[in-house]
Amino acid sequence: MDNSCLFCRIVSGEIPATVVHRTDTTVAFRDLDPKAPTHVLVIPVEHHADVVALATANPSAAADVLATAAAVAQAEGLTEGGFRVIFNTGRYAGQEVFHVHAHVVGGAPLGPMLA
Ligand code: DGP
Repeated sequence: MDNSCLFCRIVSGEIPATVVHRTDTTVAFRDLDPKAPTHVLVIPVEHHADVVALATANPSAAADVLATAAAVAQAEGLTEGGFRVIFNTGRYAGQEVFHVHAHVVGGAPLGPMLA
């Protein structure tokens, strides 16, 4: 837990969020500024800055994030129409919160990925 980290504070419940799924190792909650009809963030409970740090330090937790992303997509009814799972990583990708998170987005046609 990093007290200066926004998403660690969501994990602890100190900052409220609309949690849609929780396991021992992951939390999934709705994005504050959704970019699609469904936009959920999936994070590991353990603090790691980005997906490279997570996959290097704890590959099993990285797998848990993917499994939770898949469970959220199914629970939100995204699997028929399709959806994206995105890890913005670093400056060029526009990462703003440095607690690794998977964006699960769908619910409508999403357009070209790099538009
Ligand atoms: P990224 O650019 O990949 O670091 O995305 C960060 C996302 O986090 C962005 O889509 C908005 C979302 N976000 C930022 N602050 C909060 C918050 O306090 N609560 C929730 N639910 N989402 C947040």
